[in-house]
Amino acid sequence: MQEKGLEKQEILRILEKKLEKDFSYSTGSVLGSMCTEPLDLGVEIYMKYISKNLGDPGLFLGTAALEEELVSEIGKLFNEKNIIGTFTTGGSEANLIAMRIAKKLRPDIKSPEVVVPCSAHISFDKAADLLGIKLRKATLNDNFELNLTHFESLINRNTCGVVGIAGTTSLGLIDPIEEIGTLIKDKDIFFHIDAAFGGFILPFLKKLNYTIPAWDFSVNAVDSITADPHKMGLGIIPSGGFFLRDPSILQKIGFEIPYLAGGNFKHFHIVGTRSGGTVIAFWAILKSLGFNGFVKIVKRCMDNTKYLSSQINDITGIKLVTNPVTNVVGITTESGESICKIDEDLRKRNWMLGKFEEFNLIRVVIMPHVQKSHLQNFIEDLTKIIKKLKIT
Ligand code: 0PR
Repeated sequence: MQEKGLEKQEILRILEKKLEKDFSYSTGSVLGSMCTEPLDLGVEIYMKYISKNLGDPGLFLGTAALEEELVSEIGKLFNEKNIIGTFTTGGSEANLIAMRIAKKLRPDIKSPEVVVPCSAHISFDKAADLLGIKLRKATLNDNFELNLTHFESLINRNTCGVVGIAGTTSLGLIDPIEEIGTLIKDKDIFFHIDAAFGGFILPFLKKLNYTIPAWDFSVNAVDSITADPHKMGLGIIPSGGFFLRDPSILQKIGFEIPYLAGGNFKHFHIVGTRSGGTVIAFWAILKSLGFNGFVKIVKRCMDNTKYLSSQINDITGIKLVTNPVTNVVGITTESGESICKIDEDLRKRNWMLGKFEEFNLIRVVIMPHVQKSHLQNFIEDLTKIIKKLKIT
């Protein structure tokens, strides 16, 4: 650290230079991110309330009450009135909380296992590693949908939890949640839904007359849901969400903190100190956009998704992996040739996509910052690359 502090102007100048290499969402070349620019109003509110700490809710009773109100609002969106929940650092923390609950609710199981689709996000591997849970991964069918028969075969007397995904990381697909629920009927198994990405898309897609299978608390067997404000919720980065049907679980397995300045309380977070500003900002974002505002944003993302899909269909040598169900487009080669070279060449031209080698696909996520003109430029470059690489 230098001895004397710098002037603000000097700090700003240095930062500008140092951060020059960062990509920004607005240029349009970030096509593989599940995050986006937060809504302006959210940023303003966040800055105003940046020092609120929900790690000591007794000191911030207003913020804590606002969080409860927001959870209840989201509960209604996910078809259950009386849920509890909490905002987290992101989907990984929310999934970790869910996995811990699944394990804690079954102390009788000495070697706990959780069954997930093999399309599950890496956060389940992390959680399993941290919690000493064995992860059993069910395969996918040729159409990239979950192989339910294989999923069922992995359920046994050590299974403390199962996971379904509503908006997979690689393709944005929705697992057959009702069917998974039927597989665990009358079994004491915790059922978690990872809707980190889909949570703030699916309720609005339904309004746009897309056929969306039941995926939320409307399915009786579902115990908890991850849904992230910082993905399609246009919330502050980072902010995730964990929502739980049965409030009594917190009393059973919550961590007790007796010494806080604001008084004793119970929580199930991994973190202690926790941003209140991100929660207040998300409350404001929901108030500002309303249901119809979200519908409008999701519609634009889906219109762009359809546009990109039709363009991909017209390029010889590549094809859609599957018809998009949400705003994620998976691209692969027609011949089965590796997608890696295409991804490499796209990167050289500054197109930042997600590459999933295990499925031989590159993923375009049509987030709110992605404009039709960005996609037109992308298609132009992609066409040139396919020709240059002689992909047929
Ligand atoms: N569940 C699902 C279905 C996800 O897709 C993700 C992350 C998570 C959980 C974990 O969420 P957090 O990252 O909030 O902990 N999905 C994105 C992905 O892996 C994360 C991401 C976001 C990656 C922005 C890149 C990026 O630029 O693709």
